Order: sequence, then C-alpha cells, then structure tokens
Amino acid sequence: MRKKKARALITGITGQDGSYLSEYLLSLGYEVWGLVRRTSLDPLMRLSKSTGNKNLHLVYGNLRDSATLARALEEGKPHEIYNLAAQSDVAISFKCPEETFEVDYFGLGRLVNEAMKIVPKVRIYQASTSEMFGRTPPPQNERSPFRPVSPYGEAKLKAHEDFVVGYRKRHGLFICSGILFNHESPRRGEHFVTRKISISLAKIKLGVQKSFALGNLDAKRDWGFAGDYVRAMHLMLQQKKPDDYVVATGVTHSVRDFVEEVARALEMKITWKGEGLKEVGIDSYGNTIITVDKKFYRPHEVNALRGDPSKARKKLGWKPYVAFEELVQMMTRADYERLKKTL
Ligand code: G4F
Repeated sequence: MRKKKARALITGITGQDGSYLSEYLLSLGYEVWGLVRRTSLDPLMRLSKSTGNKNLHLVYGNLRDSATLARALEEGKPHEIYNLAAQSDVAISFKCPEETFEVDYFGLGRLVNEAMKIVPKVRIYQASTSEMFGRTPPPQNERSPFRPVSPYGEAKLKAHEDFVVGYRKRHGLFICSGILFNHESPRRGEHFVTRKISISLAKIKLGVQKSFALGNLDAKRDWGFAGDYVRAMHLMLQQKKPDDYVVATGVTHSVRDFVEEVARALEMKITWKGEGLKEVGIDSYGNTIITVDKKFYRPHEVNALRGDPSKARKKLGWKPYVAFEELVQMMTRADYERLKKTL
C-alpha cells in the first residue's frame, strides 16, 4: 500500500457498483471522489452509508463533457480511476444506440485522454462486460472470441479494443478491463430481470400485485454478488502490470431458475404451464402470476453466459463468497421487508 493516502475517482458512483466500491475503498482508507450527473435521481440514496464521511467528495460531471472530467481530475488528482458510468441497459441500447455509443465508447475516450494529460501515472479500471461475448458459447474466458449482438455489447467491445488494449500498447497507459458477468444485489436497478422478479414476487406475496410479465425465461446468466465483484476491480489496479480479467462465479442459471429460487425464498410454489409466449407461471392457489410478453424479448439475445474466472482466482487471489442461493435470498428478503414496511 502507498504511504500517502490513496485517492480514487469513481464515475457512476451512484449506481449499484459505485456504491459498493466507494464503501469498500473508504474502508481501506482511500479518499474517494465520485462523479455525479446532474440528472441522477437522489444521488445520495445509494451512498447513504457513506454520507458525512469526510473522505468522500462528490463532483458534478459526466462522460459526455470533457471539461467536467478535467475538473474532477484536477480536483481529486486520483491515483486510481474506476470508470463505472455507462448506459448499461442492454434492452435500451437497441432503442438508443447512439446514446449508448456516446457514453460507453466516446465517454471512455474522453476520460482516458483527459487522464493522460492531468494524471499521466494514474491506473484506470474500465467496466467491461460479458455482453461482449455475445454468441460465443460458454464457458467464456479472456481468450474467448468476442461476438457481441447488442449495441451495448458493441460499444463496450470497441471501448475495450481502442482505449484499453490500444492505449495500453500505444501509450503505455495502466488500464485494465474487468470483464464482469452479471452481478446483482438489493441495490440493483429495478429494470434488470433479477430485481424485477424479486420485487414483483414480493408484492404478489404481500397481496399488492396480482401478476407480472417477463421475456425470455430460458436465457442463462452467471449471476454473482456485486459486493464481491468490486473487490476484484480494486485488486486489478494493485498488480504490477495492467491486464484484463473475467470476473464471474462459473455457475449459470436460467431466468426461470431465478424465478423459482425467489419463490422458494418467499415460501411460494410455481408450476409452469404452456410453451413460448403462451407459457404461464401458476401459484399454489391456481392463480396465473407470471405471463410471457414479447415486448420483453430482445431483438438479439445472448442465450447463455457462464464465465471461467480461473485467471482472476490465480493472479488476483480473488473468489466470490456469495453463492446464487444466498444472493437470491438476500435480494428477496430486502425487497420483501422494505415493501412490507410501506403497507
Ligand atoms: O437483467 P438483464 O436485463 O441483464 P443483461 O441484459 O444480462 O445485462 C446485464 O448484465 C451484463 C453483463 O453480462 C451487463 F453488462 C449489463 O450492463 C447488465 O448489467 O437481463 C438478463 C436476462 C436477459 O437474457 C433478458 O433477455 O433476462 C432476460 N429477461 C427475461 N425477461 C429479461 C426479462 N430482462 C429484463 N431486463 N426484463 C425482463 O422482463
């Protein structure tokens, strides 16, 4: 560890990963600067645990505006930058491809170019994604080919190739890609499938919602706990050389499995009937509580993701502590208890 207090800048600090990472870095004694967009809704909500911490500084800015990035870098003079800000919703990226490229590709370009001018020795973590693998069959690791199928996956891949691999080679920049597989928590955005399921089933259990609709029930994801994954981000920047790492659990489950596990946590039982768009999930009272709606299908789907985290385990000494069942229980309990209080 450095003798001087380490300083970090986190873009996307108000998101799920930003909030866990800022708590983690503050617990390690870091001074943390967080970039907050003016439009962020209640930026302090997820950061409430760290509010009042004298080592946490929030600065207004965003990845579309180089001047705001320069200001944050001048102010914080960070040793480490964690670029977590993104248009990270895959379904939205099909509807807003330009916006997605603007933030996820050009945004990283702006950040690294300002960083090279203001803090040339800085170490940078780039939030890359398993969505870059797209149609490549599992298990996916650092040597697997990238075959993205969404504008989000394409923007992230181009950012990885140009500004991570490219700038590392051409400019000697210390920059790492964390190729993170899906990671969830009670702080996960409500439009992602895991949180949508935990909230909807908790509401049904509490009697305030009758049913909800999902898209592809057979899509498979490697779901881990966000709190575990931020440790890997930090470890990447403590290595002698910059490199890219897959961060995953190595275990995969379908959306249907996720539904069943949440139901189990709520002591509900779901029986599936029908097929495709006609499939429904029925509870033990015979009520249809889940339907399938075409509008939640993607124009192009990544059917199956399962990461091979061997490199992160070997080189970083990283491993996840929270298994799938525990993660689902944690999320379900949090939503159920929170919603119960509002009744
Ligand atoms: O929860 P999701 O929206 O996450 P997705 O698309 O896998 O992306 C997340 O993980 C990536 C890492 O691989 C990140 F890079 C990205 O930023 C984001 O965090 O969807 C998961 C799966 C998909 O296959 C989707 O088609 O669930 C399926 N799904 C089925 N019904 C649904 C729904 N997804 C959503 N959001 N809503 C549904 O009703």
